[in-house]
Order: sequence, then structure tokens, then C-alpha cells
Amino acid sequence: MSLVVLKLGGSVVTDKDEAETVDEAGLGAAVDAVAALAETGQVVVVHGGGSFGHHHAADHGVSSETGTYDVVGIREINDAMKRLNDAVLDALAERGVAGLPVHPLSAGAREEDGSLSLPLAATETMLEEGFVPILHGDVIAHAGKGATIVSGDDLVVSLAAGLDADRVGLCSTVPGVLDTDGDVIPEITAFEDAADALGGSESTDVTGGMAAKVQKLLALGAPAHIFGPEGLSAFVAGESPGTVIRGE
Ligand code: IP8
Repeated sequence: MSLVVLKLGGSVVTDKDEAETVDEAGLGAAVDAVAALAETGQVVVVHGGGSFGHHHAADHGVSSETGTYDVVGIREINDAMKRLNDAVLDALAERGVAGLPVHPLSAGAREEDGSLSLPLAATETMLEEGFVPILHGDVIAHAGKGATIVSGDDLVVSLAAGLDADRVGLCSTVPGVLDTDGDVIPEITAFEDAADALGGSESTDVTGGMAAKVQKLLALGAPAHIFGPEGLSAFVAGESPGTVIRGE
């Protein structure tokens, strides 16, 4: 059975300008897509932080680089993400999809060099038993730093590699990887295909933005599609909306 890992960007499922506010229309369209994928195969969903995780993280000065030992702050960030996770699970349940939460804070950790270790037994067994595991960007224990933020994108890479996914989808508010004219690049098979637009490989660690994302997705064994909400139904149909990233 084919396995899809789908990331729902925080800006797709929440209203980024209003604290802890779900974007009902965006979430509705996203969970419709998850329901359609779940009908024909296995699917793992990861959602981002949007207006739930990010301002709590900023309030406590926590990022993917800067950690904290403040347990109140760690819990505030994690609790906010669990509230968003609940909203996603509820919306799925309304469509008859058997989603179950996997909270990264309690499931994984980061090593000193920042690499993510995410044991997959829970996710794998849920899939085998017909559930849809729903993970999310989170705060996570980090060796030597207390706890830092793990983004949904990092979780997607780890899940897709560890579960040997057949396809990966990253739905955010950008329609794909854009070239220097602002047009979507249909396919990237090597970093050089998009180096001009992404600012070169040397900037990947600093920006942590699209360049870093493309580098990580190129290393996967499965095609990864980056698209906006308008591309969701095409992705579900097995088409190639936005940019497809295919490593060699
Ligand atoms: O929105 C970040 O996840 P992302 C999650 O996928 C938190 O980067 C807790 C800010």
C-alpha cells in the first residue's frame, strides 16, 4: 500500500495574524485532502505551528537554535501545539478519519549537533492498524540545550526517510519554489537547478528557509512536492502541482 507523508503548513490551517486562531476554510480543505488520501492508501500528517506555536516560542526566546530550560515556557509552547493538534484531529473525525496524535516532545529528541532522533514504533503501528498519525512542529528535548523547536519540515524528512514513504507533500502558502522572476520551478533534481533563486548552498544553514528545505528534500528517496493550497486536490490525484524535488 502506498504511503504519503503530508505537511500542512501553519499558515494554511491557522490565521497567522490572530493568536491561536484556526483558519476554518483552510483546515477544512486540508482535512478533505487527508480524508481522500486515507481512502486509497496510508497517510501520515504533520502540521506546522502557525499562530499557535510561533508566538509562544518567540515569547520564551526559543528557536531551533536557542534552547531553554524553563519548564513553564516549554509547556506553554507544547500545550498550544496540542490545542492545534486537537483542532486538526476534530476536523478529521468529522470526516470519519481515524486520526491519532503523536506529540514529538514525548516521542523524540535532538542530539547535540541538532540531528533529530524520532523513534517510529508508534507511528508505524498506528498505520498498520488503520489509523492516521498526526504529528506537529513542537518543542523537543535537545542534548546540551534544554529544549529547542523542531519544525514540521524536519519531522517530514525524518518520517519520509524512516518510513520509506512513496510520496511527500508540503502544502504551504507559497505555490512552489520560485525562480528569480517569481515563477514556479516545476522540477528540481539537483541544488544547482535552483541555486540562483535560493541564494546558493552556502546560505542554507543561515537562512534555514527554502534553500535548507530543498537540500533536505533532495536527500530523500521519494519525490517531494511543494505547493500551495490550490494544489492540494492535484496532489491527492497523484499529479505534480508546484515544484517536485527529486533527488538522484
Ligand atoms: O511551523 C514550528 O513548526 P513549523 C512549531 O513547521 C513551533 O516550523 C512550536 C513553533
